[in-house]
Amino acid sequence: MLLPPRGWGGGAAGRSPPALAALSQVLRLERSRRTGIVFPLEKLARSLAPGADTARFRLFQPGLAALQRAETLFRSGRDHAIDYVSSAVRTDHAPPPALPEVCFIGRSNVGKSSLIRALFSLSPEVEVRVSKTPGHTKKMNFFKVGKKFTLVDMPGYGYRAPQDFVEMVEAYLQERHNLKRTFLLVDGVVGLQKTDHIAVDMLEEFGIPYVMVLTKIDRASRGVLLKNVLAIQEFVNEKTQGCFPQLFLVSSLEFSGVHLLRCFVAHVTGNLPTVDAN
Ligand SMILES: Nc1nc2c(ncn2[C@@H]2O[C@H](COP(=O)(O)OP(=O)(O)OP(=O)(O)O)[C@@H](O)[C@H]2O)c(=O)[nH]1
Ligand SMILES: [Mg+2]
Repeated sequence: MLLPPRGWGGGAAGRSPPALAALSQVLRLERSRRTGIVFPLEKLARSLAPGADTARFRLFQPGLAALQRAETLFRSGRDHAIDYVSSAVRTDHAPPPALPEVCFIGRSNVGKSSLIRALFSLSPEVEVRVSKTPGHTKKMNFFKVGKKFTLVDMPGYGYRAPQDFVEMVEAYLQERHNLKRTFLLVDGVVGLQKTDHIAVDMLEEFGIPYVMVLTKIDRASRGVLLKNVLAIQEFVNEKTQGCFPQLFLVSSLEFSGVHLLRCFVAHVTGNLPTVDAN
């Protein structure tokens, strides 16, 4: 059964974007809450001991203008259609690799489809299927963002993953030459699990640039989140080559980190030349 995540009401036609889906709504919040929504990692860094090195907490720190420009990319319009394109189990059934592409991979139930739905929440006509049952996404689902880039929702690995997951994802990662960045989602409550290391090893072996995104941060206490962030940062720093050194923290429920991630996607797909802080 397909169920919408909390915060969504009605069918596709009656949907309006949820609270905080738009930056303009976030900007009305008081300062500390606003920072927590837009820059959740930076907010977390404030819990560190004075003098701690926080460089890796703010490597990608765009200004308001860049965040706003990125948001317009995720808003559909007359000349900018955002659509589900097709699903594929094999790369040769994927849409032509005409545009820069990003993909979202991670364990089953980690929140890939929910995050993509949150990214597209300003275009509520875009159908992204999310389920309460793990193992929902069985195929690679392609979405087109105007003529700017494509985004791929991948099936999850681990529990109830499609049997051919490894072959499907491995082939995709190796063959998709327009792939600009892979977003590897890790559960922010439990941190890196054994199965996540299979994905890390795969990405490292193929030399594919990737980013780690910690999901469901609304469910993690500050202490747990900080512990997981520090452990993963150390892992990334010492054991990986292809991983971007800054982690991204998100809650698809509360929209924390979603605006920043829109900006990063816009940046890595070549749609945002400058991201300077104002
Ligand atoms: N609290 C909370 N729950 C979330 C969040 N993101 C996803 N969920 C829940 O986690 C469950 C799985 O989410 P999905 O987005 O379907 O996960 P997925 O990674 O696409 O799963 P597969 O398609 O099986 O690989 C759903 O019940 C979501 O409502 C979040 O940010 N916060
Ligand atoms: Mg899914």
